[in-house]
Amino acid sequence: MGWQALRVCVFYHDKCFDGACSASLFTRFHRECIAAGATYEYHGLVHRAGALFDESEFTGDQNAIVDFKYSTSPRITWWFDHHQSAFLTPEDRQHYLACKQDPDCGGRKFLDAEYTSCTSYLARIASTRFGFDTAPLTELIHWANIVDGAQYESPESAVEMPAPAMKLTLIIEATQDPAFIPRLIPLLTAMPLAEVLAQPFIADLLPPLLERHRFATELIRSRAEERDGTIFFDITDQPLEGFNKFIPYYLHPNATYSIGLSKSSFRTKVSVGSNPWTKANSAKMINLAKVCERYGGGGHARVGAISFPPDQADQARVAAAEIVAELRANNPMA
Ligand SMILES: [Mn+2]
Repeated sequence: MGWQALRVCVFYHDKCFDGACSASLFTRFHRECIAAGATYEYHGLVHRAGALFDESEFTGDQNAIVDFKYSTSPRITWWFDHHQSAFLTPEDRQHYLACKQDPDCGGRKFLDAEYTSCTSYLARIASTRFGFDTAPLTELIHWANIVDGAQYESPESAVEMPAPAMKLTLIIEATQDPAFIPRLIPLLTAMPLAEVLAQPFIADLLPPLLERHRFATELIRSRAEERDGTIFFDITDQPLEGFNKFIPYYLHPNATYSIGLSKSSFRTKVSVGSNPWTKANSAKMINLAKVCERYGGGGHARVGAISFPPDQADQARVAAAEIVAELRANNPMA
């Protein structure tokens, strides 16, 4: 008999803990509830200018997208997302709404921006609509919510990263190896996270990343100045490809705001943030997205950034100094 296993291609948000957990949970759900003998292949997706998808990669008998934008391709069988900005265009939204009217299509494509993580949303749909047993996955779902929602209980838990999930996040966000996350995904729903982290191909990646994280922490410690509730630091002389944004509040837990000047290969960045654990009255806090927009940047009310081309470091320095002065003059704890 020419029987062949159903081939399922799973497209997930790349370099993202929730993206990897969603791909893993989807796989286990699909295997247990939809097609017992299927095989699964994984492809990471990244946000970029222009076309997000290469439809020629949708080659599975079934194709799934998790924790990423909607595609109108008829080859997409499953879609799960929880982002506010799930649609690239109004036409994509119309396509989705039309699909939801069609029982065949609508029962396989799901969006709910109320969920903190795509993993928790997928778990809910899989259990309520398909009878999937999520009980063995409590730890995974819990940590996907904490990491994707930045719901760390303290600066120590965000910066010292005692939990295996946070060390896995550090590795997932830093990897440059396209084969790494596809190898990791099946393990996330097969064993506890501590056991995942202990796999040699994963554990071996951790020490240099922790070393870089400690370096960034000590560098910011040596540069950070807290005054009138606002921290300022300039680390542009030590190029870093990103750093943990909770470090300033770990070092200065009573500060409300933090302004950092940093440099990477392609930009000088002014990071403008606020302390997630602050006791300041939120009504007295300044909308940081609006502050950043004045300089051509953007973000959310509580965290924003402005990027300058590498040759405009002076403008970045001027912007940072003006923002620091403004925030120090408006200390919500004063
Ligand atoms: Mn997500």
